[in-house]
Amino acid sequence: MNSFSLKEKMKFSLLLLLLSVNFVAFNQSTEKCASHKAILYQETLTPGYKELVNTEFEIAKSALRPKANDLYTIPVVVHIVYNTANQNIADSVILNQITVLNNDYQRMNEDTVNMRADFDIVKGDPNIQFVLAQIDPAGNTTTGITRTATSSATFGSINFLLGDFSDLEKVKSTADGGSDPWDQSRYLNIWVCNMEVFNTPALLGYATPPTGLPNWPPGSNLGLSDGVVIQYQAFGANNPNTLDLGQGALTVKGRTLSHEVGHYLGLRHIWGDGNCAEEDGIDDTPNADAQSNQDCDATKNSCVDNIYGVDLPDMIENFMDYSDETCQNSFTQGQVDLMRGVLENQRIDLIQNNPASLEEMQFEASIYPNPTSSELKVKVKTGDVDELLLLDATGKHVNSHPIKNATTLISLIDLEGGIYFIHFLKNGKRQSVQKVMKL
Ligand SMILES: [Ca+2]
Ligand SMILES: [Ca+2]
Ligand SMILES: [Ca+2]
Repeated sequence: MNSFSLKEKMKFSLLLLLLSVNFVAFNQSTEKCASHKAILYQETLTPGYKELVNTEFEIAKSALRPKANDLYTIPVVVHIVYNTANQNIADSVILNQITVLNNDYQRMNEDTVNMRADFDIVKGDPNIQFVLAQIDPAGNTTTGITRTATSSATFGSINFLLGDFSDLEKVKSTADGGSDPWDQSRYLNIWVCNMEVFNTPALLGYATPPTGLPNWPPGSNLGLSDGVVIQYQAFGANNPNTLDLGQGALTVKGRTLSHEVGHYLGLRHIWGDGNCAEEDGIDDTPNADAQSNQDCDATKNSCVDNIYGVDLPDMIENFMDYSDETCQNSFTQGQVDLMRGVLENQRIDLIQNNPASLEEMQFEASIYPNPTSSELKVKVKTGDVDELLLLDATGKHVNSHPIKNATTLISLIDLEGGIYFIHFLKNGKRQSVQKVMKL
């Protein structure tokens, strides 16, 4: 929650205006999400990009599958690119962020009860699950997390403030001090880094909407590398770093990523990046004449709309608004249909026959308790698996356990805390991999 009242903020801004016009100009340029700016940037690189995005909306909407509501699983790789120890955020923050994302995308977030009843007629459950990748592009076991030390103090720059993303994009390139993406058709790549300009975050995040449609000229360079980038203090709900855009600490609940993944799966800002004449292309989201101002103002009904016969108020509860993270808690069914349509079409490689994620075992097995500080019990039918291997987070072999009984005990007592993997083998061939956590 912003600790300044609006009146105080205005006073504060006026004071800054007197002190330095330039500073105010840069201060005001902090963007909660720069995805619309990214579309404009791509339009300058490749004229026609905006139209492409619009076309994708139409294709995604028309290609919807009627209500087969299977749980879709997206493998994720998180690239931590850090210049200071604070930026090298802990595994526990990353795991927390993935949990937030899963709750928000399966409507399991506890604060759905705060959604006003007005929106009961439009609320939706995406039923999408995100897992840290278990297998990397080379076929090796992975935590789904990469860590890269960089000499770049920040990827933010004056160029970005002027609308040029090329400095930010360096985070996606090992040669430029960042971390190369993993196969972008099979992994959702998320980069977490510093994007400050003059010690204030220039933006909290940005994402690329889906690409690769038949009407796109072959070989065209879209300019932006596919995935999501998040400012490091805005990642996870248990992040020890303070997020301050120049006007006091903001509450961080991990919703910046929920918002950016919405863009990645084809959603636009709920107010359509414009006044009441511009909307987001989704029929059941109420239009608004502008974005929320990082607050929870529930009094507004800025555009007249007709959604199932109702003129709904502005939906500050929507993840695709710029409202405060504490009041974001919902998607609409129209948004859900679009995201699932994108997953069934433009981004189908994420969910179909994807070897990046082996969490679905072809045999019955259970591991408990997980996480644990002491001992794991692994239950499996002896005919399905004949050996278990324990590997550490770097893929190093820790020990082996031939399967003799239905339950195999694996002691973690002497191991350091962190992520480990259990490989299930039969005749020396890997059948599955499961991630476990030593507390
Ligand atoms: Ca609008
Ligand atoms: Ca709408
Ligand atoms: Ca309205």
